[in-house]
Parts: sequence; structure tokens; C-alpha cells
Amino acid sequence: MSGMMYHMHIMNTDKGNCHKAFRNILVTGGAGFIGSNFIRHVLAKTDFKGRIINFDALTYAGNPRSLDDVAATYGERYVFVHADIRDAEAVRKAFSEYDIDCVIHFAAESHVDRSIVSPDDFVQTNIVGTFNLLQSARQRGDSLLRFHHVSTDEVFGSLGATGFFSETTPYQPHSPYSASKAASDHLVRAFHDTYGLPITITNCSNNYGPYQFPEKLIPLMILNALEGKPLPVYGEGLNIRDWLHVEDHCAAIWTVLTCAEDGSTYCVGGRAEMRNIDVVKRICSIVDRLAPPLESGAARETLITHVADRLGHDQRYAIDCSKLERDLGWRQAHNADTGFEETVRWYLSNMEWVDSVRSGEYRKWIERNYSKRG
Ligand code: NAD
Ligand code: TDX
Repeated sequence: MSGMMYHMHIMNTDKGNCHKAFRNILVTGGAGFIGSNFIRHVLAKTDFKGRIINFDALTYAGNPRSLDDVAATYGERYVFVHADIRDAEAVRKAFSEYDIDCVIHFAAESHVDRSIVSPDDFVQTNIVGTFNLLQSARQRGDSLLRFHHVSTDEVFGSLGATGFFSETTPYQPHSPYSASKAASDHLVRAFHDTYGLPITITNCSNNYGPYQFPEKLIPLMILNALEGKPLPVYGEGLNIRDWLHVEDHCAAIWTVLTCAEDGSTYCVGGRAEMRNIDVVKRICSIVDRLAPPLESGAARETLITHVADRLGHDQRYAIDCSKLERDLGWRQAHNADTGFEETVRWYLSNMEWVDSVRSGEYRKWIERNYSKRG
């Protein structure tokens, strides 16, 4: 079907919600950064009427408190299952117990630096865990309407000064993280090509926004700048990333999930390429404007400290998202000018969440609430 015809087809269906109507969506990794934003987005901003089952192992990166508001607002339409995708039996049990007809797979070890130090978990969760989900999804037969896999632009490797990644770019991952994500993408596609599993995949650029774990560049810089700590920029800070607000990523996933054809892949990006050093300087000036000054009176930029470069550091990522815009009508609603400032404001007003994540306080809460489950 041509892009234009398909666009007209989807726009003529129920409130733009296209042709897929799900009852029980299994979201893996829903207690993480993008997963928690996604669950809130679907329940609050789409016409989805069914139930979301959040299947999460609560690793260091998962915090169920990020969904306190959702649990309080949506009652039985939101279920939390404390379990691990590496555990094939736990995965099987969840599929049958909750009559799953759709999967959105976020769960992953997601931090490149950790994958360099300790790659094992990346292979187990990102590859074996994805395989376990695919096996259970396949056993659902025709009851399974869609398996959506959330992937990254890092699978394509690194760009030079020009060019863009698109759906046809060959895979060339460099880090253990991106190699494990590439392997999972291949498995997902293979289950479509071999068994006819109704899959879709999105490969997205760097996200920013609320609830991101403060090991990633933007929240780390916001919090260190606020507290007057050094701002560690790898190498000269000349590596380029393409930044997208997490809500725009969530909207893109929902659009692909509900509207795209089985077996299709979409690149998602912000058309917002920035050098790391410029990102950090922008964050510094926003924090200077919104937070009390440092005791020394110095501008926060003076905290920038150039440190040893990341091993195998990819130089540039940039996404051509025109297929998603053209075929499915997706548009990003945020831009970095307002999005970065909103994000700084969110962290400044949610220091309780930050403190709980950093102190491990929420782990005690997990032990109290989930020790007998999963
Ligand atoms: P995150 O690290 O914030 O969250 C990951 C979540 O998965 C956590 O809640 C964690 O507890 C859970 N998890 C980890 N291992 C698990 C396991 N074995 N079983 C069950 N749950 C497990 O990650 P994120 O930044 O929200 O990324 C989500 C997905 O999006 C990942 O697949 C990542 O590769 C992809 N992605 C991220 C970005 C980005 O900029 N953050 C960009 C593109 C794609
Ligand atoms: O302290 C830092 N200093 C620094 O210079 C950190 C944490 C990062 N960096 C650099 C490395 C990268 O060039 O900033 C850039 C962004 O780093 P991260 O936030 O670690 O993100 P990145 O490695 O680009 O990967 C992210 O985007 C793609 C996510 O973590 C992945 O999960 C996603 O797939």
C-alpha cells in the first residue's frame, strides 16, 4: 500500500486509533524511564479502554513509585507484576494469566557505560529475555494481535559528519549494549518472517524528560549542576546525539502499535542534533536561571570537567524519521528549547523522587510491597 493510501486508511478509522483494538497489553520494563511515561501516556491520552500489565523485574533502573499516580487513578486497569523476562516460566504464566493480546517490550539493560564494564546482564536480559517473550507470544497464536519491540538508533553504529540513519540502514553496532539490542531486533524480525508473528519495531534516538534515571547524560548534568558537583564530559564533548522528548517517543510507539502494518519498522527521532558539550552548556544556563546560585557565585559551566572518553564511543547519531511522518502522520510536539527547560523544572520539583532513586529508599518500599509476589 502506498504511503498516502495507508495514511488515508488509518485516518478514516475510529478517532485516529486505527485498526488494532487491544484488551490486555503487557508492557515490559514499565517501571523504567520510557516505560513509565508510556503507561501514563496510554491511559491518560489515548482512547485505549483495556488493561495494562506492567511486567518489571525492578532492577536498579526500575522504580514502581514512578507510577504511583497511575496506580491510584486507574485501579484495575493497571496491574503490576514483579517478574523477570529472563525467567521463561514467569513470562509464560503472565501471558496466560492475563490473556495478553499485545506486548510492548521496553525491558532492557539500557546504559552503554554499564555494558562496557559488565556485559553479561545485557546478553541475558536483552537477548535471552526477548527470546522468552517471543516464544510466549508465539504460543498465543491468533490471540496475539501485536508484539512491539522498542529499540534504539545505536544498532546502526556511528555516522560521520553527514547522513542519517533510516529503516534501510545496515546494522553495525559497536557497544555490548547496542550489539545486544541489534540481536534482539533480529530475533523479533525472524519471528515475523518465520512464524508470522505480528511484530513492529521502532528504533529511536536519545530520549530526555521526566523520570529518567540519573546515570544518563541529561539528568546527571541537571543534578550535578544543581549541587555544584563536577560535570563529567567524555573527551572533548564533540559527539553528537539527536534528542527527542520522551512523550513524543511514547506517542510514536502508540501510533506504530495501533496503525502500522505487521512486520514494519520505523525510525523515530527529534531532528535535534546537538554536541554533548552544547547540551551540557544549555543545561547549565537553565539551571543557573532556575535554581539558587552556587555558593561561589560562579556560573555552572565552570563545573564542566573533561574526563577520559568512553571506549568505542560512537561519534554521531541522527535519524531520518520521514517514513513515520509520511505514512502514519506522527509529528513531535516538543522541541529542545522548551523541552530541556521543562525537564530541568521537573527535576527541581521532584527531588523526593530523585532522592529515593539515588538513596535506594524505594528498594525498601519494594521489599515491603512485593516480597511475597512475582
Ligand atoms: P531504563 O533503564 O530506564 O528502564 C529499563 C526497565 O526495564 C527498568 O524498569 C528495569 O527494572 C526493567 N528491566 C531490566 N531488566 C529486566 C528484566 N530482566 N526483566 C524485567 N524487567 C527488566 O530504560 P529506558 O531508558 O526506559 O529504555 C527502555 C527501552 O527503550 C530499552 O529497550 C532501550 O533500549 C530503549 N531505548 C531507550 C532510549 C533512551 O534514550 N533511553 C532510546 C531508544 C531506545
Ligand atoms: O557522564 C556522561 N558524560 C558524557 O559525556 C554521560 C553519562 C554521557 N556522556 C556522553 C556519552 C554520549 O555521547 O553523552 C552522550 C549521551 O550519553 P548517554 O546518556 O549515556 O546516552 P547514549 O550512550 O547516547 O545512549 C542513550 O541513547 C540510546 C540511552 O542510554 C540508550 O538506552 C539508548 O538506546
